[in-house]
Amino acid sequence: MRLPSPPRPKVLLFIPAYNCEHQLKRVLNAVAKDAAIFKEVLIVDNGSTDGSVQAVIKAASQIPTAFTLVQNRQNLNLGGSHKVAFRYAIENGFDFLVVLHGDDQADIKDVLPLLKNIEVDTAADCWLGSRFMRGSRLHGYSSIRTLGNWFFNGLFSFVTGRWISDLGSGLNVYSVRSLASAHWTGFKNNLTFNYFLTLAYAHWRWNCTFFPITWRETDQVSNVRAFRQVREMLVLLFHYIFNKSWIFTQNHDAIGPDGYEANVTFRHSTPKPE
Ligand SMILES: Nc1nc2c(ncn2[C@@H]2O[C@H](COP(=O)(O)OP(=O)(O)OP(=O)(O)O)[C@@H](O)[C@H]2O)c(=O)[nH]1
Ligand SMILES: [Mg+2]
Repeated sequence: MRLPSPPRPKVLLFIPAYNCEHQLKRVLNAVAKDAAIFKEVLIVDNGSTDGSVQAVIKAASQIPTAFTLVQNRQNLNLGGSHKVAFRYAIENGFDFLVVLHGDDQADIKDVLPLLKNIEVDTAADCWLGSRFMRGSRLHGYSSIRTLGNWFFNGLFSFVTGRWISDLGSGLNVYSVRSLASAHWTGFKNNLTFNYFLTLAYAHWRWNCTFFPITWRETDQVSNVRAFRQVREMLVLLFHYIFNKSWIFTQNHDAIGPDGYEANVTFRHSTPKPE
């Protein structure tokens, strides 16, 4: 007698986008080839002023799965866009959320083997793409940034007592059940959001695994302000050691839940015929 196969997990692919029209076209081209593994693709545009929104709408017909484009009503940065997507995944009953940055630095192919084998009742909370472990490949990433990342990965590992091989790449997978039971709404919306999350994984005692990814820097514009970012990282580490509640119980942006409502700009449940 054949046992019934376990239900296929409902996976949401979330792509944050901000002024990266050319890179987004390439990302969506790549996603189109493997879109069947996703129940839905969600683009969260953070108020782009270039042709990103038009590029997404044009590319949508290639995506053979449900497809939604939302636009934030105010600038919520990368972290706030994550909050919009986390909430969407929870409210719409997804099992897993995949984050893939819209600026075409990561490769969706790197996560497909994991998604093909993922099970709804897994005990894991997240799987984090790493640019800095055995098997990872970096193209065009400067040695100084690589060194800086190694240094801070080591520092965060030392402080949390857990091995951290990347503080936040553009390719990650979350169990939506785990997201639903965690308190991330107060974390800062700027690019330090991933550092809040990294410390939170340790604080929440999440079961996280790193997997190697390929990362390229070609025509992307880096918005990282190195000195400011380093200062904010050190402040976070200081509080993690001496006053964790500052990190985990405060609202670090003066934005209430309504501020994370986004407008649906475009949606299709099945692809349009060519
Ligand atoms: N910088 C920035 N990115 C945003 C914002 N909203 C969404 N994003 C998207 O977030 C992703 C990451 O942004 P990046 O500025 O490349 O930051 P990063 O990848 O952490 O840093 P780099 O290593 O410099 O590329 C991209 O896909 C952006 O399009 C925003 O307000 N600011
Ligand atoms: Mg980037």
